[in-house]
Amino acid sequence: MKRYSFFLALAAMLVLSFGKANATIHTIGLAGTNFTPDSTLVNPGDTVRWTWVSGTHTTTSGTGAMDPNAGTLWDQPISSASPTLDRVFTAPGSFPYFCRPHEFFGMNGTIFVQVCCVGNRGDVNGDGTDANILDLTYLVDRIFRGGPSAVCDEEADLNSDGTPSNILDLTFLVDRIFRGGVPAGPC
Ligand SMILES: [Cu+2]
Repeated sequence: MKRYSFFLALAAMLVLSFGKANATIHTIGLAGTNFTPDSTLVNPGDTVRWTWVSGTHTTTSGTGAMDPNAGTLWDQPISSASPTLDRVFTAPGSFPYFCRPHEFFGMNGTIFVQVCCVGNRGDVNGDGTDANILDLTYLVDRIFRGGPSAVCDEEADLNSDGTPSNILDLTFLVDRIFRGGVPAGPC
């Protein structure tokens, strides 16, 4: 009985510490006439953080000042006085941006927001195949050893309770793989 409570406590602790959906922050440095990196692949819900390194710049949505939609999504100076801009990307698609003072020096970049979770949940490792042993290994590594979060958080929310990568998701996946449990629902 004591042993059982110990495992319950352990499970509760793990759920609490790993239960939060952790959107990634992608940092892009601004220096000289470059955004580094100038191409950034993100998942929906991730944050992009433009960060001043040196010089005076902007991060401005659009392909350049001639773009009729230049600056409509975001347009902010990035300098020592205004060193960062955080923006959360939710809609899939590609989002070009540039620096107003340095656009003719080729200072531009693109944020690619990938489509997350196509079909059923369960492709925790993002290899295109749902709910197999490799996904289980990935999830165990995540939960018990602090491994990387799922490529797409929704894929790791197997029981569709809004919280990815916790013990309940692991239980669901084990049941699915070893005992023919029901497939995880659609995203
Ligand atoms: Cu610049």
